[in-house]
Amino acid sequence: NGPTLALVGATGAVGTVMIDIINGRESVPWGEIRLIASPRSAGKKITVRGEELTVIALSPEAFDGVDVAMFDVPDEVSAEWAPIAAERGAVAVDNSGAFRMDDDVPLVVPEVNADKVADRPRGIIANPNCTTLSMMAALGALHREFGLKELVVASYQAASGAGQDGVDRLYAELDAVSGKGLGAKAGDVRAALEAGGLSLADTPFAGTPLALNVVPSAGSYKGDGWFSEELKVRNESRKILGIPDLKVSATCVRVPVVTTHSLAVHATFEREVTVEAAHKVFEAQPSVVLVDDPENGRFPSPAEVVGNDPTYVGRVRQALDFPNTLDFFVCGDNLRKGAALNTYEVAEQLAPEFS
Ligand code: 11C
Repeated sequence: NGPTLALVGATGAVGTVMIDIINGRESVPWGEIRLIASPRSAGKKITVRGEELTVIALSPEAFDGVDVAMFDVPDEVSAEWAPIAAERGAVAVDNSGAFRMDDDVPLVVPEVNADKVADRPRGIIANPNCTTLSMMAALGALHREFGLKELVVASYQAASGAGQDGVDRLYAELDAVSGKGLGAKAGDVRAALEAGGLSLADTPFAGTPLALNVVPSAGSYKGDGWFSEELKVRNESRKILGIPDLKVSATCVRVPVVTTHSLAVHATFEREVTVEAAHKVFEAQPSVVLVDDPENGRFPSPAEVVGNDPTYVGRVRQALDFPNTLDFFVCGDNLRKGAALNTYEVAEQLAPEFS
């Protein structure tokens, strides 16, 4: 009665969205759905497709009989447990950063390189970082048509990219600054947070206020001026698009948005590209929604995109001083297509192998 699907990290922020996605599907190809989490969360009851399931603790035996195991857990947990799931016969679809750049692990965005799922010598398939993923459906479609050559992006990343701690911190900061008319002088916001008992020593945002601010630091510092998110955008874009020498430069910035990452994209192509031709490409891509009528105030923004599956694209312009180059703005829900949805789409693609 269908393959067995496991969800490891079922009680986390992305795992919860994953269950939401499974519950929202008209039909699913699975027989048993097994929820797995840390021993601390074992025993919790979660309703999946009308059935109350009990979360079981992560152990090697938890993977017995599992055909596809989706992992939404920290890098070090995936690094240890995805190979164990694979040894026990499951295909692991992993949303962490642990395996993305492994040559024996495909990095898959179904709209772009679905064929790569078959090429998985370690029994593991990786899901990209949400920042990269938020632009991939749009960029992949353009690349097929015009041949991508160079990519310069700036990200506007939501607090939920830093997990529940990031979301809790943003709300706490917003409470501490609200109604105070801050921002007239440097240090105002910082002082208001400290007065509200919010130490900047333990913020997930590099010791910098996020409320009424933007923070040009995302992920961990990697040396030579680069943060991990910026290097991930470069390495992952190259691997997914299959352009090993793609020129990429990214600046990743955290903004006071709860969920939905945005990127300003400056992309140069081998062939001539017009706004009209790009619009046609976006309109023909089922997982992309084009919202591009700036004169009438119509463009994507995180507050309007959050909770939706597609990648939203707007502000498409021909760069004035750069040949064969487009500038545009994309928004994608970092917890849905950026994480849970893409992982689930890969799992769905695998299901027929086990039916
Ligand atoms: C962020 N993109 O917004 C990150 C979160 O490599 O999967 C996801 C990190 C990753 O902070």
